[in-house]
Amino acid sequence: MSHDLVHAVLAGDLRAVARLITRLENGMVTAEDDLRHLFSHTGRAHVIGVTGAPGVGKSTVVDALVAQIRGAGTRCAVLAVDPSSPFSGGALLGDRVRMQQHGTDNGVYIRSMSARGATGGLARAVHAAVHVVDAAGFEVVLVETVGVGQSEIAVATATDTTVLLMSPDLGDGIQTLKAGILEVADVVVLNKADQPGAAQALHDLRAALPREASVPVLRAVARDGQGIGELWHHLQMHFQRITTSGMLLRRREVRLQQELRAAIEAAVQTTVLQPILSSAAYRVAQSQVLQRQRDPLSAAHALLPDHTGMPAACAGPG
Ligand SMILES: Nc1nc2c(ncn2[C@@H]2O[C@H](COP(=O)(O)OP(=O)(O)OP(=O)(O)O)[C@@H](O)[C@H]2O)c(=O)[nH]1
Ligand SMILES: [Mg+2]
Repeated sequence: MSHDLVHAVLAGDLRAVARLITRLENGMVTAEDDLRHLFSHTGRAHVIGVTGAPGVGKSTVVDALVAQIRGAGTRCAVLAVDPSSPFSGGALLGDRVRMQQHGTDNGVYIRSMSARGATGGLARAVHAAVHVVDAAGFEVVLVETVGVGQSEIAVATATDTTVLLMSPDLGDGIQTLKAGILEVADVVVLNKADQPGAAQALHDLRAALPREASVPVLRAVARDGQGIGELWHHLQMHFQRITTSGMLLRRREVRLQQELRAAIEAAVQTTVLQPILSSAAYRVAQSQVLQRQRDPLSAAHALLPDHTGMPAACAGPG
């Protein structure tokens, strides 16, 4: 373990945070060891997902929230996740500009994450990054994700509170709300409320939400900072409510179970599946199956390790 790096992260050192996240993205074994030592210091941050269609104003809202949160002296990390583009040139450039805005403030950490950087999968890298900034003492973690269909749901399972952004020009977007995204939103924000059709969109949104869900629908003009104070207030209220009701604990349990499962799947992939697929026994089994001398199921069982850890085919009698 690199003791210095662990201590630096725990002390909230931004460069150490950045270095460890990069190492985790690259799948470095020493980084996993570091994470092991950090893990008991996690579970304190309020993790907030901000999702919505491309261009709806996620980055603008997040930046305004950061300013609001910093105004209260709270330390805040931003993970800007871009699942769609493996190259993410534009997003990274944009975020470099954002970093400069908060450049001298060591109470803010902003990081872009794309599929390209993450060896073991983006979701795993984001989970690991959340643990790192949490251990580093950031009290609020904002996870910004482009929402396209299923990915809103992926964000919601990874966060304590999920904000869904809409805008008046997303006429069809309000239809999508009915198709399940609604269930994952804890707070809905109609951004770009300065644009034509805002009043109608707000009305449609409120009508689309079941009354018993008690999901607040707020309006904002993030570009001018309007509505951001109210949004922050609602985010804090939501956190308080789910803490008291026990919902926070349940959400986090589900999240950790998923993480554990994903980690096991990844480990099985590298320690079991890969060696089998590159073995001579696999090539033999394959040709037997192709020639219909053997059925795929029994061939597979013969290749899999048994309780002794050896491939069943190699195990001796008894
Ligand atoms: N009129 C208006 N424009 C806004 C508002 N908020 C953001 N914008 C503009 O909308 C555009 C997109 O804003 P972003 O914050 O980059 O949107 P985003 O959702 O992060 O975009 P992607 O990350 O590309 O999906 C920018 O030109 C913003 O200036 C608003 O409240 N009103
Ligand atoms: Mg953005």
